[in-house]
Parts: sequence; structure tokens; C-alpha cells
Amino acid sequence: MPTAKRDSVASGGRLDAVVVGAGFAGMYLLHRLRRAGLSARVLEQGSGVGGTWFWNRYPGARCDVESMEYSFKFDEALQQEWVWSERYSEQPEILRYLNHVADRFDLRRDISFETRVAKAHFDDAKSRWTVTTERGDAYSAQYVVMATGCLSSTNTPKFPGLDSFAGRVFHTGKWPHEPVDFTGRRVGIIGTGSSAIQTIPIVAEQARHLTVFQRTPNFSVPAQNGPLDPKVQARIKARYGELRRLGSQMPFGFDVQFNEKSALDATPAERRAEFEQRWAHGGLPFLGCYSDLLYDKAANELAADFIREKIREIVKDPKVAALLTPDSVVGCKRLCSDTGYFETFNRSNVTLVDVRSAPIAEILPRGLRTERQSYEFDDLILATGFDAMTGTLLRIDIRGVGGATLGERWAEGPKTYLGLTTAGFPNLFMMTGPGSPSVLSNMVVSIEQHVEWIAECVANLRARGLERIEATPEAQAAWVEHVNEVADSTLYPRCNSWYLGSNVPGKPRVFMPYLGFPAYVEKCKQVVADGYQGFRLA
Ligand code: N01
Repeated sequence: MPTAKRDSVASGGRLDAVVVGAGFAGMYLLHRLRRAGLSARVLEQGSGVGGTWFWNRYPGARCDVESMEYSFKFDEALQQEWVWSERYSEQPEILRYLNHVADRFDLRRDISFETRVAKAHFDDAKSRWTVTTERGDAYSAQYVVMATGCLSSTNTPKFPGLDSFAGRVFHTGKWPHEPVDFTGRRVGIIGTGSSAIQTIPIVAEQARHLTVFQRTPNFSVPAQNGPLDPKVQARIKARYGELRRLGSQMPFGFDVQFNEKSALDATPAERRAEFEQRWAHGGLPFLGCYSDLLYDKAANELAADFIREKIREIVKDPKVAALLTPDSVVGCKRLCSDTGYFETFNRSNVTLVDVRSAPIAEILPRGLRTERQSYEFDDLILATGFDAMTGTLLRIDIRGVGGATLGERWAEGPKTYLGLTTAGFPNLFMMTGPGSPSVLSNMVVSIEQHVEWIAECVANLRARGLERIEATPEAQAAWVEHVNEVADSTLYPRCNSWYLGSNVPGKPRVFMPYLGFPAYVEKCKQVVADGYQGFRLA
């Protein structure tokens, strides 16, 4: 059971490793570190395991990677015994799964819940970290692993008057644990990203009226979700290992079959057939329709036009359809995956308001005012996303060699070697950090790869009697340059997205994830084969 009591190993306790965060990453890491004979403690701010899936409880929250792939593969019995009910699982089912994993591997005894980390300071002379919680408990550890998640610090824009709102305010990324009922209520929602696109159809069914405040229209493809046929599940499980292996060899680390052709070489009839087939299949695999979709603007525009046509077909009011139609690049902001999103705008109790042409000026006690007019509602939902990838890391006071802070080192944007480490911060690892495939991959696959790399690295150091590993500034600079080069060869940097940090005012505009899971895995293996090339070991 979760516990908030002070920890017995705190205040002077010495550990081999402190892991911050008990989501998919922290949980598996704990299991692996224990298996390697290390003493480890996980510090988790929530009252339970699950990370993203603990906090994102908004109605309709579900994964956009299929359940059979969005799950651990490290334990054969686990992957065989767990039964998923839907093609894309809903949040409660994923959270049940993670609780099952915690039980199965007896993880909770080494997790301190309701424990927020305030500081992590490195002592150069002792080569040890001191991790201090907001309660003031201090842990001394040789290694610190930040398993804090890529989308774990919510972004709440500084709307004037937000505090004056008289009704209930929710953020999709920090939803209450108790059920929220919108029956008979007038609801306003700000944002039309993945979270909003999932929750809008459900809230619209409950609410008396729903007003959607949209700044940028988004591309969305129907998830085509449904119950997972037990026979299909059994067929997958019969060759699970092989299928997982094949998935991890694909660019995103899961089963997105990429058509090797260029969209520009296909005939109009071939293109239509391909797009229709991808639309009918549903979800993120749409991005694999042509090899140049994410690289060539003309190719991308063909796919964009197809989705725009679908929106016009679905949405009955041409003015609303026009407002919902994106003018940007498909996949540049993360492609959304929905169930009945565009259809929801045909309901008489749903209004779409464009806040691009007339931005939100202030929140009022009973609604909000844009630069054009005022709107009334009883409840406000902020679906305004996250300070992604760096937000949580920079909110912790992390100090490395010579007392330098991570905030100082990353003032112009995150700099890492392999997204796993950063120069000047020995023995500090990041799980799925900036500069790793992370959010451009199946997160669970990336997490398993990172956990295994870190566990092997630590075991290797111990076997050789070494105490310290640190990325060299040269290796880091070369990696950062490579990550940027890869991003610049794509269309990703061409729009405002949280991948670039452009959703948070003042955040440096740097493309953070690394595109290409298989190439990344090869690089990590090569680094090890070359004796931890790019690292200083001592
Ligand atoms: O956040 P977002 P999200 N005034 O940043 C708007 C993952 N995820 O929580 O685009 C008005 O995408 C903002 O407008 P704009 C997934 O990786 C996965 O929805 O900046 N509007 C945008 O519409 C996803 O990409 C799943 O112009 C403002 C919205 O708020 C990531 O999480 C489900 C504003 C924020 O969208 C984040 O998704 C859910 C302002 N001042 C989430 N500030 C699945 O697995 C922001 N906005 C399916």
C-alpha cells in the first residue's frame, strides 16, 4: 500500500541508487537494479505507481500505441498472462496493469510514495549524490536515475484572471481521482491537442453545453479502437517475442509499417487507395503511408489534403469544418488519434471558438473573454499540455561538478549524450531524456532499452571496480549536433510543437527527441562495444 510516512533509509541512509519516478521506467529500473544486487529506492510524488497513467485520468484518456505493444516484454510470463481488453487501452486498464506489475515483482517495498524530490547535489570528492525530498529526507546514493517522464509537468498558460474563475478548474494532465460529473453543466475547454481530442467527445455527451477554444487545428486520424479479439491476442502471444523484435526494428520502435515508396511517385489512384487503407486501419500508422511523408513538404501536403477532405466530409457545417482544418504539416505536431472527435462538432451542444484570430484576453468568474467576445461556462478544462521533456528535470535543483546547475548548463536548450547522460553530472542518468528517441518511439520499448543499458553499464563499472561515469563534453557536442542534423532533415522543426518547446513561452526552441529508434539502439551498443566511448570512467 502507498505510504506517506518518513522513510527509514532516509536521513543518512546510503544507497547504491536513487530512482526518481515510479512510472513504467522507474518500476522496471528498480526491478533490474535489484536483480543486479544494488540497493535502490524509488521516490515518487504520486500516491501510487503509474506515472503518466497515474495522473492523466481525464475522461477518454487512452494510449495511441496498441496495448499488445505498449506493455513490457522483459518477462515472458508477464506478457503471456496479462489480457488486454481493447486494441488501444484506456487509462484505468493501463494503470491496473502497472499495479499488477508492481505486485508481481514486489516493487512497492522499495518505493516511497507522496515523496517529491527537491534537490539532487553531487559531491565531487566522494563521487556520490545527495537527493533531498521536499519533506527534508536526504538519501546518499552513488547513482541517480531521473525516471521522471517526458510529459509530467503540466503547462498552465498565465491567463489573466484564472484565479478569479468561480467554477471548477481541471487540467487534463492532473485530473482528480474521484469521478467528475459534467451532467447539466456548461463546460469550456482550452486546447485541441491529443488530450483534448480524446476528452471532448466524452465531455460533450455529458455536458449541457461544451465550448471548445481552439488556437491551432490538429490533424487527427480515427483510432478505429475496439475490443481486442481473444483469438488475435492468442495469435500474437504465440509469436510474441518475434513480433516485438520486428516492432523494435521499425523507425518508431513499434509496428508502423513504412511504405518505402515516395508519395510523389504514386499515381493519384494509388495514393487514394493507400491513404484510405491507412485511415481504415487507424491511428499513428497513418504516418507510415509514404517514406517521404515526414521529409518532403509536397509529399506531406498530399496526405494533409486527404485528411482535410475527410474533415469536410465528417463536419456538416462548412464554417466549423474550415476552422477545424489544419493548415500545417501532418505529423509535425504529434498526430492525434481519436474516437468521434470531428463528429462531435455536429452536435447542437458543442461550439467551436477560434482563439487564433481572437486570443483569450482573460478568464472571468463565469467564463472567459477573447479579444472578440465573452463566453459563459460553469467548469473550465485546461487541455494545455506539458512543459515537455525538460520541465520536470529543471524544476528539481540538480547540481553537478563544481555546483553547476542543470538549469545553467541547459540555458540554451538541453544538451545530452545519447539522451541518457549530460556532461558535468557524473553518475546521473536520464530515462528517455532529450536527445533519445523517447516520444518519437514506443515509450515502453525505449524505456526497456534504457533500463537495460543503464543496468548493464552499472554492472560493468562495478565489475571493473570503477565508481564513476561521465559523458565527455566533446561526445556530447557531437551527439547534440547529430540529433539536430537528423531533425533538420525532416519537416518536424517546421511548426510550433512541444517537441520544440515552442508551447511554453520563453523556452529555448530546440528539437528535443531523436528520430530513429533502430539507429539509436545500434549507437548505444557501439558505445559499449568501444569501451563506453564518449564517457570518462574512473
Ligand atoms: O498537449 P498539447 P496534450 N491559448 O501540447 C493549446 C501525449 N498524449 O496534453 O497548438 C490557447 O499537444 C495548444 O494550442 P497550440 C501526446 O504525445 C498522448 O494534448 O499551441 N490555447 C494545444 O491545442 C501528446 O502530443 C495521448 O496553438 C493554448 C493544446 O493547448 C502530448 O501528450 C493522449 C494555449 C495543448 O496541446 C501532449 O498532448 C494525450 C493558450 N495560451 C496526450 N496554450 C495518447 O496516447 C496551449 N494551448 C493518445
